[in-house]
Amino acid sequence: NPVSLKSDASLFPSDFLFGTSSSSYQFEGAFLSDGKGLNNWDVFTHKPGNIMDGSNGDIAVDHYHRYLEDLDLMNHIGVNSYRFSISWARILPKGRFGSVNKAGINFYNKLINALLLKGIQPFVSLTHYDIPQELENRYEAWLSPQVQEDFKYYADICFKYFGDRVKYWTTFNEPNVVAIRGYRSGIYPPSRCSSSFGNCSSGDSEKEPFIAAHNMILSHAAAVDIYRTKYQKQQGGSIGIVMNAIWYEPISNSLKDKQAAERTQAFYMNWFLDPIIMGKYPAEMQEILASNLPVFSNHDQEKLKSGLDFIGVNHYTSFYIRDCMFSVCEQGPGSSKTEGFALRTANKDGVLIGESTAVDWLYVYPQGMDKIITYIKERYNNIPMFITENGFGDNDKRDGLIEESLNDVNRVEYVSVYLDALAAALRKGADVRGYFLWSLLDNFEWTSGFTIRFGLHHVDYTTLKRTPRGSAIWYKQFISNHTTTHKILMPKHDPGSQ
Ligand code: PNW
Repeated sequence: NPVSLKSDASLFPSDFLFGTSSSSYQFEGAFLSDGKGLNNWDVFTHKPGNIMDGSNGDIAVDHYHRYLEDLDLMNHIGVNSYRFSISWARILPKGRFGSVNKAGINFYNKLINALLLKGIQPFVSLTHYDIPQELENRYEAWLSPQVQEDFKYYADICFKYFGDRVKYWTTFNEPNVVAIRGYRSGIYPPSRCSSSFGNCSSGDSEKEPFIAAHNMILSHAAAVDIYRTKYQKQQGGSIGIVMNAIWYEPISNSLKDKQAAERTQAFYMNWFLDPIIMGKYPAEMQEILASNLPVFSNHDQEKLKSGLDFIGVNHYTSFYIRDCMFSVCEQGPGSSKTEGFALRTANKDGVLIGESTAVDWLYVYPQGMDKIITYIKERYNNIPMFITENGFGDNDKRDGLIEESLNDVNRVEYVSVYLDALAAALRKGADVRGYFLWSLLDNFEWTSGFTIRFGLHHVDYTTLKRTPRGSAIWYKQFISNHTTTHKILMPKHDPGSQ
């Protein structure tokens, strides 16, 4: 009985945000509606062989048309916040080379106003893996410094139209994942890699991930600069970035494995956070990559320092790390120079770090939540943090009994133990201000298509009917034990108006 699993919500501060998380491509659908331009994922999913079940996000879960119904589901659970992303190509179908799509602005105005009327704070990402295809076609998107102009232009428009009501902004969702999967393994658009790293015909896995990342870091800085100089004082919000954060546990107590775990973190998360917060790439990266790592000019460095108000942390899983720099180790994920010569594995002497799941990278190791939060707190001087994603994926049960899929005890167990571990980090002083569960609904899980389900609600992909799982009921009960004192902002516009 899932309901008997108790995590104590009263351990969290009274103004703590509890919400669910989503992204535009995975939720909205309506990929050609109302003037939206094509983005990189529209193009990528339409190429045969890229998505496991041959599906795409053309319709996804049709949140574009069903957002009011979805808001009712959130309201029923009792969340006080909702994390979503804006589709860049819906606002600017051709980037800065075309006009603003007013229908796109209207959609997000209606969504934001409807949220605020229910007392739900919008927590908004400017991009969640997506970029207008126009920018890919014109100058290869993240590989060109020109992209910084486009991102700044887009961010300015979002702050201008939505910033009166949106008080939490993030520039990027998981830019580390975009750089790695788009430009090293090539499994995400724009599918670039060297043949020895993946199965691509063009790209350079040794260099391009670092160029793309460099342009993302400078794009982030440009957006933050616009927000701070033009909007923040008047609008009173805050701005951050969301990183994918894996906990890397040294496989042994040896100094070399400990250093290898630290190196892996440098090449994964600190790769972005160090420059944005401290103005320079991690020392480990500079030493190992040498001239393959781009350099920040003095001017860049000045702009970069303290370049965020909070860190968004997407945390799901942990891995063991074994050194490959000072000792010989097998070839495998992480063992190459581009990832810091440190092998990543879930297996230590035949025992897994945590229970495995239907998702190949997801192991249940709740201590990792406490450890990664404590690590970030110490490295970055306890800057405010939000858990912007955490959740549990299960297999498609569309051919099985829906009852089986609805009775998701394993998801409740996962969320409950991870929340307990988060509470432990808070007790030790970590400044964490919110938790967003991935996700409200089953949705388009990138290259896994619809085969993996992360939802608190089951979605029938034929009828698009949403049905609450046990976990939705559990989350509702958990939240009801938490008193909220957050202030509710009223929308300026009538939610029904254009
Ligand atoms: C996140 N890892 O990606 C994304 O932000 C979501 O869009 C996605 O649906 C969700 O997690 C579930 O997959 C991840 O390697 C990428 O640990 C990589 C990892 C975890 C999550």
